[in-house]
Amino acid sequence: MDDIKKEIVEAIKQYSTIIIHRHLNPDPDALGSQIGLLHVIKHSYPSKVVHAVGEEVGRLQFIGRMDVIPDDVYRDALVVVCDTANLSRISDSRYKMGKRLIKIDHHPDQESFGDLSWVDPSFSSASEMLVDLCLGFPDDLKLNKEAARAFYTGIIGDTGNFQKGKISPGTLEIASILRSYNFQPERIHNFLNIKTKHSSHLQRDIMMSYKRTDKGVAYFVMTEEMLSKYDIDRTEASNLINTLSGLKGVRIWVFFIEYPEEIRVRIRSRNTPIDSVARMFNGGGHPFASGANIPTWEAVDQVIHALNQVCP
Ligand SMILES: [Mn+2]
Repeated sequence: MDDIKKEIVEAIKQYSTIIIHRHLNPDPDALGSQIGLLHVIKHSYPSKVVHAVGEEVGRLQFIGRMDVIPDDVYRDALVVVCDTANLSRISDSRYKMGKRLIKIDHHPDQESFGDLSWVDPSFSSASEMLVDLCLGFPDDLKLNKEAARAFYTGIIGDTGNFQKGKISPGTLEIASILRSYNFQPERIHNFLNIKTKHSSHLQRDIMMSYKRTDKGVAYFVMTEEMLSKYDIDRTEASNLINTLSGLKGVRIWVFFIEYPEEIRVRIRSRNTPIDSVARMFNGGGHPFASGANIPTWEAVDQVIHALNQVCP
């Protein structure tokens, strides 16, 4: 494991242009790991050219903004992809135009890619992995306030304020080191916890009309019509998934969200592994947090049936 980290650090040292990607529909960890790494490299090697690319999400712009770059920047570049399990999920398909590709991710390794790949699902987040990398090579990769702020945002995003996901003693040690930089963590908590009026109305509707099976599978269907009625974008709507998390007797909770070409399924679970079901429906992820895709509403019942089956 330490060898791969060393090779990654050597590659970063070697290239003068580095372009950092992450997954589509970015969450705080995707952006936090990407922007944090950008600041670490800029701070440690001021003469290198470093870019972060991908689509932006308005409410997460506080983490950092994306660069718009022409194709030819990729010619001799090192490309690093953070927090992304599969090639098809990478935001900005130009990742393949670089000289060398590195994957750094904490999702189970369903599809390995890259010339160098460091995948370790024991970490809470890709952001935590990158801090671990910096701490292992302090002379080569130096943290600063901007990097610490971004990485901290990623860790609290993927752990839901240290309440869920993989939280090890190491996660908390890393959080503590990050907090020693002077970046006002309370402002980040505020940014991430703020809810719009629209989303609180939708949340009320979810609580009033979700369905539940005898096995403890709670689910809610979000149609296009509903999203436009509440004037809410899909990312914000899908982030309400944990509205269903704290209900007594609910083991697994699911959102079905209508997209133009498909229906995306978000699945969360308290302690019943559900990633096998996600894989049955063209998806994957973590044992207790996965995503899937179904072609039509008819498949909703099949997903619910499969989830009932994995309940004890
Ligand atoms: Mn992540």
